[in-house]
Amino acid sequence: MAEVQLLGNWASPFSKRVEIALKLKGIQYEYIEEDIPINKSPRVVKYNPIYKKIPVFLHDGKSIAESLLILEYIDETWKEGTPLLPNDPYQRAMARFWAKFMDEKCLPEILKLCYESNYEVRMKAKGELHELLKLLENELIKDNTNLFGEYIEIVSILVTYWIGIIQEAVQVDILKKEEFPNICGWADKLMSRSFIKESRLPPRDKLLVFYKTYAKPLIKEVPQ
Ligand SMILES: N[C@@H](CCC(=O)N[C@@H](CS)C(=O)NCC(=O)O)C(=O)O
Repeated sequence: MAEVQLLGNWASPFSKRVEIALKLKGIQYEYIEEDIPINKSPRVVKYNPIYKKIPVFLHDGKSIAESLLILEYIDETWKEGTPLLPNDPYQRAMARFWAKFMDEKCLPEILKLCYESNYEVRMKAKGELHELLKLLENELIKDNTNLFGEYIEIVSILVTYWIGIIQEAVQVDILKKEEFPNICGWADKLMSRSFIKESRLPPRDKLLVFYKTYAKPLIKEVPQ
């Protein structure tokens, strides 16, 4: 068994976070693609019996789940190479704060926008997501300077890459350049960085097809 293995899925921003961190640190790993959620393998259940989700990170046979925790584990275990979290305790706390904000506040609204069947619920999620992105725009990124380390850049791919594709799939226009210059500027800068390019984010067109398969456009259906 390789020293480091990652159970992931090509379309998951969470497993991509881990791959980016491994690339940035220069850690060799074996990647195992999991067909989630359709054919969940016994491996995923064995190594993540609590949530039964990917990513699962295996290091010398020990398993760790939850992308944010995996990033911290990688940072603490491979101290050489680029640090992920900032050194300063306040900045570190802020990095964790905004990561939690993205996963616990933004993500549930993204999921509702994509997968809820009720139109009103989806419209409400669209409005909520807009407000949350405004907070990111005004509070996290401000002057286009990131004080909170590579960690938050990696975590943010959910916002800086995935949301743009999701909004196209469901035919809404939340994250507009004119309205969110900080987030969009941050995204452009991030996408041009070599470690992001090397870790190969899933191609836009392929992800778009994926989301169009599972998420309907946000259009009010008129009863016949
Ligand atoms: N909070 C988790 C989220 C992981 C997650 O939602 N993984 C999804 C794929 S994107 C999954 O494995 N879903 C399978 C399922 O729900 O059965 C993390 O940060 O790692």
